[in-house]
Amino acid sequence: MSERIEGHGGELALAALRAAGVEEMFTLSGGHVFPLYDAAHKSGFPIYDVRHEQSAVFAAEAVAKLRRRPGLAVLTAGPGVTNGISGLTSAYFNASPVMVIGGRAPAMRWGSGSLQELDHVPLVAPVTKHASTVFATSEIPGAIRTALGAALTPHRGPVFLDIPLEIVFSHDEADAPGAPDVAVIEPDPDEVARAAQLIAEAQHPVIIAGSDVYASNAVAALREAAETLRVPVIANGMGRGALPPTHPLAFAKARRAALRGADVVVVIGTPLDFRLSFGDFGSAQVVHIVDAPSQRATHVQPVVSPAGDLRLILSALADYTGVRADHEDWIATLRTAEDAGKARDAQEMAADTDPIKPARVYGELRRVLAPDAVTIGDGGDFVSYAGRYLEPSVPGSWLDPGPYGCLGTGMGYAMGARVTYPDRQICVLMGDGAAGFSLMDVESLVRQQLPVVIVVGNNGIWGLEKHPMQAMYGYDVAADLQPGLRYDDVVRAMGGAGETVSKAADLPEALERAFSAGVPYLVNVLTDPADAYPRSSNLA
Ligand SMILES: Cc1ncc(C[n+]2csc(CCOP(=O)(O)OP(=O)(O)O)c2C)c(N)n1
Ligand SMILES: [Mg+2]
Repeated sequence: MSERIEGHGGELALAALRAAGVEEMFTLSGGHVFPLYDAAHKSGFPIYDVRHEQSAVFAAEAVAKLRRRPGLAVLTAGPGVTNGISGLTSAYFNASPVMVIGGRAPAMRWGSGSLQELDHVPLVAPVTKHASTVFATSEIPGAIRTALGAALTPHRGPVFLDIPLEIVFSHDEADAPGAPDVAVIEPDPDEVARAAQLIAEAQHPVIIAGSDVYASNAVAALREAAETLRVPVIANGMGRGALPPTHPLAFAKARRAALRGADVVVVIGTPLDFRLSFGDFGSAQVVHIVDAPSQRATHVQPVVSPAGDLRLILSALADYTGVRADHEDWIATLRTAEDAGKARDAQEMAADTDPIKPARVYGELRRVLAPDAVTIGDGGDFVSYAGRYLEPSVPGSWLDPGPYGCLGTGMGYAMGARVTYPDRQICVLMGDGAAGFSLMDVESLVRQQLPVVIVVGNNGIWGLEKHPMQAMYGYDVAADLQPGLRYDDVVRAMGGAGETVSKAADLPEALERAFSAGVPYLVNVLTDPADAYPRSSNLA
Protein backbone atom coordinates (compact mmCIF):
# COMPACT_ATOMS: atom_id res chain seq x y z
CA MET A 1 0.00 0.00 0.00
CA SER A 2 1.45 3.34 -0.96
CA GLU A 3 1.30 6.17 1.52
CA ARG A 4 -1.70 8.51 1.27
CA ILE A 5 -1.69 12.27 1.60
CA GLU A 6 -4.62 14.58 2.06
CA GLY A 7 -5.30 18.28 1.88
CA HIS A 8 -6.67 20.94 -0.39
CA GLY A 9 -5.59 21.12 -4.02
CA GLY A 10 -2.71 23.46 -3.25
CA GLU A 11 -1.33 21.10 -0.64
CA LEU A 12 -1.61 18.11 -2.91
CA ALA A 13 0.13 20.07 -5.67
CA LEU A 14 2.98 21.14 -3.44
CA ALA A 15 3.61 17.58 -2.30
CA ALA A 16 4.10 16.52 -5.92
CA LEU A 17 6.29 19.53 -6.70
CA ARG A 18 8.52 18.91 -3.70
CA ALA A 19 8.85 15.25 -4.66
CA ALA A 20 10.23 16.41 -8.02
CA GLY A 21 12.84 18.63 -6.38
CA VAL A 22 11.09 21.97 -6.84
CA GLU A 23 12.20 24.31 -4.07
CA GLU A 24 10.46 27.62 -4.77
CA MET A 25 7.68 29.27 -6.74
CA PHE A 26 7.62 32.48 -8.74
CA THR A 27 4.27 34.17 -9.02
CA LEU A 28 2.12 37.29 -9.26
CA SER A 29 -0.92 37.26 -7.03
CA GLY A 30 -4.34 36.09 -8.13
CA GLY A 31 -7.21 34.60 -6.15
CA HIS A 32 -7.50 31.61 -8.44
CA VAL A 33 -4.21 30.22 -7.12
CA PHE A 34 -4.49 31.13 -3.40
CA PRO A 35 -4.46 27.48 -2.27
CA LEU A 36 -0.96 27.08 -3.73
CA TYR A 37 0.15 30.08 -1.68
CA ASP A 38 -1.60 28.69 1.40
CA ALA A 39 0.24 25.39 1.08
CA ALA A 40 3.58 27.13 0.55
CA HIS A 41 3.08 29.66 3.32
CA LYS A 42 2.15 27.02 5.89
CA SER A 43 5.06 24.76 5.05
CA GLY A 44 7.87 27.27 4.61
CA PHE A 45 8.13 26.84 0.84
CA PRO A 46 9.64 30.05 -0.60
CA ILE A 47 7.38 32.28 -2.69
CA TYR A 48 8.94 35.01 -4.83
CA ASP A 49 6.58 37.46 -6.42
CA VAL A 50 7.01 39.78 -9.38
CA ARG A 51 5.37 42.72 -11.14
CA HIS A 52 4.66 41.04 -14.47
CA GLU A 53 4.01 37.35 -15.09
CA GLN A 54 6.64 37.15 -17.79
CA SER A 55 9.25 37.76 -15.08
CA ALA A 56 7.84 34.86 -13.03
CA VAL A 57 8.24 32.47 -15.95
CA PHE A 58 11.68 33.81 -16.85
CA ALA A 59 12.75 33.41 -13.22
CA ALA A 60 11.49 29.84 -13.23
CA GLU A 61 13.36 29.28 -16.47
CA ALA A 62 16.60 30.60 -15.03
CA VAL A 63 16.30 28.15 -12.15
CA ALA A 64 15.53 25.33 -14.58
CA LYS A 65 18.51 26.21 -16.75
CA LEU A 66 20.99 26.66 -13.94
CA ARG A 67 19.85 23.84 -11.69
CA ARG A 68 18.79 21.38 -14.39
CA ARG A 69 15.61 20.66 -12.44
CA PRO A 70 12.08 21.96 -12.77
CA GLY A 71 11.44 25.66 -12.21
CA LEU A 72 7.92 26.65 -11.17
CA ALA A 73 5.76 29.64 -12.03
CA VAL A 74 2.25 29.91 -10.65
CA LEU A 75 0.06 32.25 -12.70
CA THR A 76 -3.48 33.36 -12.16
CA ALA A 77 -6.26 32.55 -14.62
CA GLY A 78 -6.63 34.36 -17.94
CA PRO A 79 -4.29 37.36 -18.22
CA GLY A 80 -1.83 35.86 -15.75
CA VAL A 81 -1.35 32.90 -18.04
CA THR A 82 -1.38 34.87 -21.28
CA ASN A 83 1.28 37.24 -19.89
CA GLY A 84 3.45 34.19 -19.31
CA ILE A 85 3.33 32.88 -22.86
CA SER A 86 6.54 34.52 -24.12
CA GLY A 87 8.32 32.97 -21.15
CA LEU A 88 6.85 29.56 -21.89
CA THR A 89 7.84 29.91 -25.53
CA SER A 90 11.40 30.86 -24.62
CA ALA A 91 11.55 27.80 -22.36
CA TYR A 92 10.26 25.70 -25.25
CA PHE A 93 12.99 26.94 -27.57
CA ASN A 94 15.58 26.51 -24.83
CA ALA A 95 14.42 23.05 -23.74
CA SER A 96 14.04 24.30 -20.18
CA PRO A 97 11.97 22.15 -17.79
CA VAL A 98 9.64 24.90 -16.63
CA MET A 99 6.28 24.11 -15.08
CA VAL A 100 3.54 26.71 -15.22
CA ILE A 101 0.52 26.03 -13.04
CA GLY A 102 -2.33 28.26 -14.01
CA GLY A 103 -5.47 29.14 -12.13
CA ARG A 104 -8.64 28.57 -14.10
CA ALA A 105 -12.19 29.85 -13.88
CA PRO A 106 -14.58 27.39 -12.18
CA ALA A 107 -15.42 24.30 -14.21
CA MET A 108 -18.91 24.12 -12.71
CA ARG A 109 -19.85 27.44 -14.33
CA TRP A 110 -17.80 27.09 -17.50
CA GLY A 111 -19.41 29.07 -20.30
CA SER A 112 -21.41 31.36 -18.01
CA GLY A 113 -18.91 34.18 -18.19
CA SER A 114 -16.83 33.93 -15.01
CA LEU A 115 -14.08 36.46 -14.43
CA GLN A 116 -10.92 35.65 -16.44
CA GLU A 117 -12.59 32.63 -18.02
CA LEU A 118 -10.33 31.39 -20.78
CA ASP A 119 -9.34 27.93 -21.93
CA HIS A 120 -5.56 28.32 -21.79
CA VAL A 121 -4.70 24.84 -22.99
CA PRO A 122 -5.07 25.41 -26.75
CA LEU A 123 -3.06 28.63 -26.46
CA VAL A 124 -0.07 27.05 -24.75
CA ALA A 125 -0.20 23.58 -26.31
CA PRO A 126 2.04 24.51 -29.28
CA VAL A 127 4.79 25.82 -26.97
CA THR A 128 4.74 23.14 -24.29
CA LYS A 129 5.48 19.41 -24.10
CA HIS A 130 2.32 18.81 -22.13
CA ALA A 131 -0.71 21.04 -21.50
CA SER A 132 -3.90 19.95 -19.78
CA THR A 133 -6.54 20.79 -17.21
CA VAL A 134 -6.88 18.83 -13.97
CA PHE A 135 -10.55 18.23 -13.31
CA ALA A 136 -10.38 16.38 -9.96
CA THR A 137 -8.58 17.38 -6.76
CA SER A 138 -7.34 13.86 -6.11
CA GLU A 139 -5.70 13.80 -9.55
CA ILE A 140 -3.54 16.88 -8.97
CA PRO A 141 -0.40 15.11 -7.68
CA GLY A 142 -0.45 12.48 -10.40
CA ALA A 143 -0.99 15.09 -13.10
CA ILE A 144 1.94 17.15 -11.84
CA ARG A 145 4.18 14.10 -11.67
CA THR A 146 3.27 13.07 -15.21
CA ALA A 147 3.76 16.57 -16.57
CA LEU A 148 7.13 16.94 -14.86
CA GLY A 149 8.21 13.61 -16.28
CA ALA A 150 7.56 15.05 -19.73
CA ALA A 151 9.39 18.28 -18.85
CA LEU A 152 12.50 16.40 -17.71
CA THR A 153 12.61 13.75 -20.40
CA PRO A 154 14.95 14.75 -23.22
CA HIS A 155 14.37 16.70 -25.29
CA ARG A 156 13.32 18.77 -22.25
CA GLY A 157 10.82 21.58 -22.26
CA PRO A 158 8.07 23.42 -20.44
CA VAL A 159 4.74 21.98 -19.34
CA PHE A 160 1.46 23.54 -18.34
CA LEU A 161 -1.41 22.53 -16.08
CA ASP A 162 -4.37 24.58 -15.04
CA ILE A 163 -6.72 23.76 -12.21
CA PRO A 164 -10.29 25.05 -12.02
CA LEU A 165 -10.99 27.21 -9.00
CA GLU A 166 -13.31 24.83 -7.17
CA ILE A 167 -10.93 21.91 -7.79
CA VAL A 168 -7.87 23.59 -6.30
CA PHE A 169 -9.87 24.87 -3.31
CA SER A 170 -11.42 21.44 -2.53
CA HIS A 171 -10.02 18.85 -0.13
CA ASP A 172 -9.28 15.28 -1.09
CA GLU A 173 -6.69 12.59 -0.71
CA ALA A 174 -4.28 10.91 -3.09
CA ASP A 175 -1.32 8.54 -3.19
CA ALA A 176 1.86 10.24 -2.02
CA PRO A 177 3.62 11.25 -5.22
CA GLY A 178 7.12 10.08 -6.01
CA ALA A 179 9.74 11.73 -8.19
CA PRO A 180 8.78 11.84 -11.87
CA ASP A 181 9.90 9.05 -14.20
CA VAL A 182 12.56 10.22 -16.59
CA ALA A 183 13.34 7.73 -19.30
CA VAL A 184 16.95 7.36 -20.45
CA ILE A 185 17.15 7.24 -24.22
CA GLU A 186 19.75 4.67 -25.28
CA PRO A 187 21.62 5.72 -28.40
CA ASP A 188 22.17 3.33 -31.29
CA PRO A 189 25.71 1.96 -30.70
CA ASP A 190 26.39 1.63 -34.42
CA GLU A 191 25.63 5.30 -34.98
CA VAL A 192 27.83 6.27 -32.07
CA ALA A 193 30.67 4.07 -33.38
CA ARG A 194 30.31 5.60 -36.84
CA ALA A 195 30.47 9.12 -35.35
CA ALA A 196 33.54 8.22 -33.29
CA GLN A 197 35.32 6.82 -36.31
CA LEU A 198 34.50 9.84 -38.47
CA ILE A 199 35.82 12.21 -35.83
CA ALA A 200 38.92 10.17 -35.13
CA GLU A 201 39.84 9.77 -38.78
CA ALA A 202 39.10 13.37 -39.75
CA GLN A 203 42.07 15.61 -40.43
CA HIS A 204 40.44 18.80 -39.15
CA PRO A 205 37.54 18.00 -36.85
CA VAL A 206 35.81 20.57 -34.66
CA ILE A 207 33.16 20.19 -31.96
CA ILE A 208 30.43 22.75 -31.32
CA ALA A 209 28.85 22.09 -27.93
CA GLY A 210 25.53 23.64 -27.00
CA SER A 211 23.09 24.00 -24.15
CA ASP A 212 21.94 20.39 -23.97
CA VAL A 213 25.46 19.32 -23.01
CA TYR A 214 25.04 21.26 -19.80
CA ALA A 215 21.37 20.34 -19.40
CA SER A 216 22.26 16.65 -19.78
CA ASN A 217 24.99 16.91 -17.17
CA ALA A 218 27.42 15.78 -19.84
CA VAL A 219 30.11 18.43 -19.40
CA ALA A 220 32.68 16.03 -17.96
CA ALA A 221 31.95 13.47 -20.67
CA LEU A 222 32.36 16.16 -23.33
CA ARG A 223 35.76 17.08 -21.93
CA GLU A 224 36.86 13.46 -21.89
CA ALA A 225 35.65 12.86 -25.43
CA ALA A 226 37.43 15.97 -26.70
CA GLU A 227 40.62 15.02 -24.89
CA THR A 228 40.60 11.40 -26.07
CA LEU A 229 39.88 12.28 -29.68
CA ARG A 230 41.93 15.50 -29.55
CA VAL A 231 39.25 17.75 -31.03
CA PRO A 232 38.98 21.54 -30.65
CA VAL A 233 35.77 22.64 -28.93
CA ILE A 234 33.69 25.75 -29.51
CA ALA A 235 30.66 26.30 -27.28
CA ASN A 236 27.41 28.19 -27.52
CA GLY A 237 24.48 28.89 -25.19
CA MET A 238 24.68 27.06 -21.87
CA GLY A 239 27.53 25.00 -23.30
CA ARG A 240 29.81 27.99 -22.85
CA GLY A 241 32.39 27.35 -20.15
CA ALA A 242 32.13 23.57 -20.58
CA LEU A 243 35.84 23.71 -21.26
CA PRO A 244 37.36 26.64 -19.36
CA PRO A 245 38.98 29.25 -21.62
CA THR A 246 42.40 28.08 -20.42
CA HIS A 247 41.84 24.52 -21.67
CA PRO A 248 44.13 23.71 -24.62
CA LEU A 249 41.16 22.48 -26.65
CA ALA A 250 38.85 25.44 -25.87
CA PHE A 251 38.36 27.93 -28.67
CA ALA A 252 36.12 30.98 -28.98
CA LYS A 253 37.83 33.46 -31.29
CA ALA A 254 38.98 30.93 -33.86
CA ARG A 255 35.44 30.04 -34.81
CA ARG A 256 35.63 31.29 -38.35
CA ALA A 257 39.00 29.61 -38.99
CA ALA A 258 37.71 26.41 -37.43
CA LEU A 259 34.54 26.26 -39.51
CA ARG A 260 36.33 27.24 -42.70
CA GLY A 261 39.05 24.66 -42.29
CA ALA A 262 37.08 21.81 -40.78
CA ASP A 263 36.47 18.58 -42.65
CA VAL A 264 34.15 17.20 -39.95
CA VAL A 265 31.93 19.45 -37.83
CA VAL A 266 30.44 17.75 -34.78
CA VAL A 267 27.48 19.64 -33.41
CA ILE A 268 26.43 18.40 -29.98
CA GLY A 269 23.31 19.30 -28.05
CA THR A 270 22.18 22.27 -30.09
CA PRO A 271 20.05 22.57 -33.23
CA LEU A 272 21.47 23.25 -36.67
CA ASP A 273 19.71 26.62 -36.69
CA PHE A 274 20.51 30.18 -37.77
CA ARG A 275 23.27 30.37 -35.14
CA LEU A 276 25.08 27.59 -36.99
CA SER A 277 24.39 28.67 -40.57
CA PHE A 278 21.54 26.12 -40.65
CA GLY A 279 24.03 23.27 -40.58
CA ASP A 280 25.74 24.28 -43.82
CA PHE A 281 29.50 24.13 -43.24
CA GLY A 282 30.61 24.05 -46.86
CA SER A 283 32.35 20.85 -47.77
CA ALA A 284 32.68 19.64 -44.18
CA GLN A 285 30.82 16.52 -43.17
CA VAL A 286 28.38 17.08 -40.33
CA VAL A 287 27.86 14.86 -37.32
CA HIS A 288 24.85 15.97 -35.31
CA ILE A 289 24.60 14.50 -31.81
CA VAL A 290 21.23 15.13 -30.19
CA ASP A 291 19.57 14.22 -26.92
CA ALA A 292 16.43 12.78 -28.53
CA PRO A 293 15.39 11.58 -31.99
CA SER A 294 12.97 14.52 -32.25
CA GLN A 295 15.99 16.83 -32.41
CA ARG A 296 17.45 15.40 -35.58
CA ALA A 297 17.51 18.05 -38.27
CA THR A 298 15.05 17.66 -41.11
CA HIS A 299 16.37 20.47 -43.33
CA VAL A 300 19.87 19.00 -43.77
CA GLN A 301 21.25 15.48 -43.85
CA PRO A 302 24.16 14.97 -41.44
CA VAL A 303 26.38 11.98 -42.18
CA VAL A 304 25.31 10.48 -38.91
CA SER A 305 23.11 11.75 -36.08
CA PRO A 306 23.28 9.68 -32.91
CA ALA A 307 20.31 10.43 -30.66
CA GLY A 308 20.02 9.71 -26.96
CA ASP A 309 21.48 10.39 -23.57
CA LEU A 310 24.38 12.76 -24.24
CA ARG A 311 26.39 11.43 -21.33
CA LEU A 312 26.21 7.93 -22.76
CA ILE A 313 27.10 9.09 -26.26
CA LEU A 314 29.98 11.30 -25.16
CA SER A 315 31.33 8.66 -22.78
CA ALA A 316 31.30 6.22 -25.67
CA LEU A 317 33.28 8.69 -27.77
CA ALA A 318 35.71 9.09 -24.88
CA ASP A 319 36.20 5.31 -24.83
CA TYR A 320 37.19 5.21 -28.51
CA THR A 321 40.27 3.06 -29.01
CA GLY A 322 40.49 2.82 -32.81
CA VAL A 323 42.84 4.51 -35.21
CA ARG A 324 43.09 8.26 -34.84
CA ALA A 325 44.51 10.83 -37.24
CA ASP A 326 46.95 13.30 -35.80
CA HIS A 327 45.16 16.59 -35.06
CA GLU A 328 48.02 18.45 -33.41
CA ASP A 329 48.88 20.68 -36.37
CA TRP A 330 45.24 21.57 -36.76
CA ILE A 331 44.97 22.43 -33.07
CA ALA A 332 48.10 24.54 -33.32
CA THR A 333 46.76 26.41 -36.36
CA LEU A 334 43.57 27.22 -34.50
CA ARG A 335 45.55 28.26 -31.43
CA THR A 336 47.36 30.84 -33.55
CA ALA A 337 44.02 32.17 -34.84
CA GLU A 338 42.66 32.14 -31.29
CA ASP A 339 45.60 34.12 -29.93
CA ALA A 340 45.29 36.66 -32.74
CA GLY A 341 41.58 37.03 -32.02
CA LYS A 342 42.28 37.47 -28.33
CA ALA A 343 44.84 40.17 -29.04
CA ARG A 344 42.33 41.97 -31.28
CA ASP A 345 39.66 41.73 -28.60
CA ALA A 346 42.05 43.01 -25.94
CA GLN A 347 42.71 46.10 -28.04
CA GLU A 348 39.02 46.72 -28.56
CA MET A 349 38.28 46.20 -24.89
CA ALA A 350 40.85 48.86 -24.01
CA ALA A 351 39.27 51.44 -26.37
CA ASP A 352 39.65 54.85 -24.77
CA THR A 353 36.97 56.78 -26.57
CA ASP A 354 34.37 59.36 -25.77
CA PRO A 355 31.54 58.35 -25.94
CA ILE A 356 32.34 54.93 -24.48
CA LYS A 357 32.45 51.93 -26.81
CA PRO A 358 30.53 48.88 -25.53
CA ALA A 359 33.72 46.86 -25.87
CA ARG A 360 35.35 48.94 -23.14
CA VAL A 361 32.47 48.20 -20.76
CA TYR A 362 33.27 44.50 -21.12
CA GLY A 363 36.98 45.15 -20.75
CA GLU A 364 36.30 46.72 -17.37
CA LEU A 365 33.72 44.13 -16.38
CA ARG A 366 36.18 41.31 -16.96
CA ARG A 367 38.35 42.79 -14.24
CA VAL A 368 35.64 42.66 -11.60
CA LEU A 369 33.68 39.53 -12.52
CA ALA A 370 34.54 36.46 -10.45
CA PRO A 371 35.11 33.23 -12.40
CA ASP A 372 31.78 31.81 -11.20
CA ALA A 373 29.76 34.99 -11.77
CA VAL A 374 26.45 34.43 -13.54
CA THR A 375 26.14 36.79 -16.48
CA ILE A 376 22.80 37.42 -18.13
CA GLY A 377 22.29 39.05 -21.51
CA ASP A 378 19.08 40.93 -22.37
CA GLY A 379 19.33 43.29 -25.31
CA GLY A 380 20.54 43.68 -28.88
CA ASP A 381 24.03 44.76 -29.89
CA PHE A 382 25.10 45.28 -26.29
CA VAL A 383 24.47 41.59 -25.63
CA SER A 384 26.15 40.46 -28.86
CA TYR A 385 29.24 42.17 -27.49
CA ALA A 386 28.77 40.38 -24.16
CA GLY A 387 28.77 37.06 -26.00
CA ARG A 388 31.94 38.05 -27.75
CA TYR A 389 33.97 39.57 -24.95
CA LEU A 390 32.88 37.67 -21.87
CA GLU A 391 34.32 34.19 -21.57
CA PRO A 392 32.47 32.11 -18.99
CA SER A 393 34.88 29.83 -17.24
CA VAL A 394 32.35 27.81 -15.29
CA PRO A 395 29.71 25.84 -17.19
CA GLY A 396 26.14 26.94 -16.62
CA SER A 397 27.03 30.51 -15.75
CA TRP A 398 25.92 32.29 -18.91
CA LEU A 399 22.23 32.97 -19.52
CA ASP A 400 21.17 34.33 -22.86
CA PRO A 401 17.61 34.36 -24.18
CA GLY A 402 18.37 31.56 -26.63
CA PRO A 403 17.14 31.13 -30.18
CA TYR A 404 13.70 32.62 -29.51
CA GLY A 405 15.52 35.92 -28.89
CA CYS A 406 12.88 37.39 -26.60
CA LEU A 407 13.77 40.74 -25.05
CA GLY A 408 12.66 41.14 -21.44
CA THR A 409 14.27 38.13 -19.78
CA GLY A 410 16.61 40.33 -17.71
CA MET A 411 15.01 40.83 -14.31
CA GLY A 412 13.31 37.43 -14.28
CA TYR A 413 16.55 35.62 -15.10
CA ALA A 414 18.31 37.77 -12.51
CA MET A 415 15.80 36.79 -9.84
CA GLY A 416 16.09 33.10 -10.69
CA ALA A 417 19.87 33.28 -10.70
CA ARG A 418 20.06 35.13 -7.39
CA VAL A 419 17.70 32.64 -5.74
CA THR A 420 19.83 29.80 -7.11
CA TYR A 421 23.17 31.27 -6.06
CA PRO A 422 22.78 33.56 -3.04
CA ASP A 423 26.53 34.14 -2.87
CA ARG A 424 27.67 34.50 -6.47
CA GLN A 425 27.90 37.69 -8.47
CA ILE A 426 24.83 38.07 -10.67
CA CYS A 427 25.31 40.58 -13.48
CA VAL A 428 22.68 41.54 -16.06
CA LEU A 429 23.94 43.08 -19.29
CA MET A 430 21.06 45.05 -20.63
CA GLY A 431 20.30 47.22 -23.63
CA ASP A 432 18.42 50.41 -22.80
CA GLY A 433 15.59 49.17 -25.01
CA ALA A 434 15.50 45.82 -23.25
CA ALA A 435 15.38 47.61 -19.91
CA GLY A 436 11.86 48.81 -20.72
CA PHE A 437 10.44 45.31 -20.58
CA SER A 438 11.30 44.35 -17.04
CA LEU A 439 12.97 47.15 -15.10
CA MET A 440 9.93 47.54 -12.82
CA ASP A 441 10.84 44.15 -11.42
CA VAL A 442 13.80 45.79 -9.73
CA GLU A 443 11.13 46.62 -7.15
CA SER A 444 10.57 42.89 -6.63
CA LEU A 445 14.31 42.37 -6.22
CA VAL A 446 14.66 45.25 -3.74
CA ARG A 447 11.66 44.21 -1.65
CA GLN A 448 12.75 40.58 -1.46
CA GLN A 449 16.39 41.45 -0.81
CA LEU A 450 17.76 39.94 -3.97
CA PRO A 451 20.68 42.16 -4.94
CA VAL A 452 21.99 41.99 -8.49
CA VAL A 453 24.10 44.26 -10.68
CA ILE A 454 22.57 45.65 -13.85
CA VAL A 455 24.86 47.21 -16.43
CA VAL A 456 22.89 49.11 -19.06
CA GLY A 457 24.55 49.84 -22.37
CA ASN A 458 22.64 53.05 -22.94
CA ASN A 459 23.03 54.12 -26.55
CA GLY A 460 19.61 55.80 -26.69
CA ILE A 461 18.45 53.56 -29.53
CA TRP A 462 17.18 50.12 -30.43
CA GLY A 463 20.63 49.64 -31.84
CA LEU A 464 20.23 46.22 -33.37
CA GLU A 465 17.26 47.57 -35.35
CA LYS A 466 18.31 51.14 -36.06
CA HIS A 467 21.63 50.34 -37.72
CA PRO A 468 20.25 47.62 -40.02
CA MET A 469 17.30 49.80 -40.95
CA GLN A 470 19.64 52.63 -41.85
CA ALA A 471 21.72 50.25 -43.93
CA MET A 472 18.65 48.88 -45.68
CA TYR A 473 16.59 52.03 -46.29
CA GLY A 474 18.89 54.97 -45.63
CA TYR A 475 16.53 56.13 -42.90
CA ASP A 476 15.02 54.67 -39.76
CA VAL A 477 11.76 54.92 -37.86
CA ALA A 478 10.63 53.58 -34.50
CA ALA A 479 14.24 53.00 -33.53
CA ASP A 480 14.99 55.88 -31.16
CA LEU A 481 14.80 55.98 -27.40
CA GLN A 482 15.35 58.89 -25.05
CA PRO A 483 19.09 59.61 -25.10
CA GLY A 484 20.83 59.67 -21.75
CA LEU A 485 17.77 58.48 -19.86
CA ARG A 486 18.55 57.98 -16.17
CA TYR A 487 17.70 54.31 -15.73
CA ASP A 488 19.75 54.52 -12.52
CA ASP A 489 17.24 57.05 -11.14
CA VAL A 490 14.44 54.61 -11.91
CA VAL A 491 16.19 51.97 -9.85
CA ARG A 492 16.94 54.43 -7.06
CA ALA A 493 13.28 55.42 -6.92
CA MET A 494 12.42 51.77 -6.26
CA GLY A 495 14.86 51.48 -3.36
CA GLY A 496 17.90 50.25 -5.26
CA ALA A 497 20.96 52.26 -6.15
CA GLY A 498 22.98 53.21 -9.18
CA GLU A 499 24.84 55.81 -11.14
CA THR A 500 25.39 57.08 -14.65
CA VAL A 501 28.82 56.75 -16.23
CA SER A 502 29.81 58.74 -19.28
CA LYS A 503 33.61 58.53 -19.08
CA ALA A 504 35.43 55.24 -19.50
CA ALA A 505 37.86 56.12 -16.72
CA ASP A 506 34.97 56.15 -14.24
CA LEU A 507 33.86 52.60 -15.05
CA PRO A 508 36.14 50.64 -12.68
CA GLU A 509 35.02 52.41 -9.53
CA ALA A 510 31.39 52.40 -10.59
CA LEU A 511 31.52 48.63 -11.08
CA GLU A 512 33.29 48.14 -7.75
CA ARG A 513 30.53 50.10 -6.03
CA ALA A 514 27.88 48.11 -7.87
CA PHE A 515 29.22 44.70 -6.81
CA SER A 516 29.62 45.71 -3.19
CA ALA A 517 26.32 47.57 -2.87
CA GLY A 518 24.19 44.78 -1.39
CA VAL A 519 21.10 46.14 -3.15
CA PRO A 520 20.08 46.03 -6.81
CA TYR A 521 22.45 48.48 -8.46
CA LEU A 522 22.22 49.85 -11.98
CA VAL A 523 25.26 51.21 -13.76
CA ASN A 524 23.87 53.31 -16.59
CA VAL A 525 26.70 53.50 -19.10
CA LEU A 526 26.22 56.07 -21.85
CA THR A 527 27.61 54.27 -24.88
CA ASP A 528 28.30 55.38 -28.43
CA PRO A 529 25.12 55.31 -30.55
CA ALA A 530 27.24 55.27 -33.71
CA ASP A 531 28.78 51.95 -32.71
CA ALA A 532 27.11 49.03 -34.49
CA TYR A 533 27.95 45.42 -33.77
CA PRO A 534 29.84 44.16 -36.81
CA ARG A 535 27.44 41.42 -37.85
CA SER A 536 29.39 40.31 -40.88
CA SER A 537 32.22 39.32 -38.57
CA ASN A 538 29.84 37.53 -36.25
CA LEU A 539 31.74 34.34 -36.88
CA ALA A 540 35.15 35.88 -36.34
C1 LIG B 1 10.12 40.99 -27.30
C2 LIG B 1 10.96 41.45 -28.44
N1 LIG B 1 10.60 42.57 -29.12
C3 LIG B 1 11.36 43.02 -30.15
C4 LIG B 1 12.50 42.34 -30.52
C5 LIG B 1 13.34 42.84 -31.71
N2 LIG B 1 14.62 43.36 -31.24
C6 LIG B 1 15.73 42.58 -31.23
S1 LIG B 1 17.07 43.40 -30.72
C7 LIG B 1 16.23 44.83 -30.55
C8 LIG B 1 16.92 46.07 -30.11
C9 LIG B 1 17.40 46.02 -28.72
O1 LIG B 1 17.79 47.31 -28.30
P1 LIG B 1 18.59 47.51 -26.96
O2 LIG B 1 18.07 46.61 -25.92
O3 LIG B 1 18.62 48.97 -26.65
O4 LIG B 1 20.05 46.98 -27.33
P2 LIG B 1 21.07 47.63 -28.41
O5 LIG B 1 20.90 46.87 -29.69
O6 LIG B 1 20.73 49.07 -28.57
O7 LIG B 1 22.42 47.41 -27.81
C10 LIG B 1 14.88 44.65 -30.86
C11 LIG B 1 13.85 45.70 -30.77
C12 LIG B 1 12.81 41.17 -29.81
N3 LIG B 1 13.87 40.44 -30.09
N4 LIG B 1 12.04 40.77 -28.76
MG1 LIG C 1 20.04 50.39 -27.08
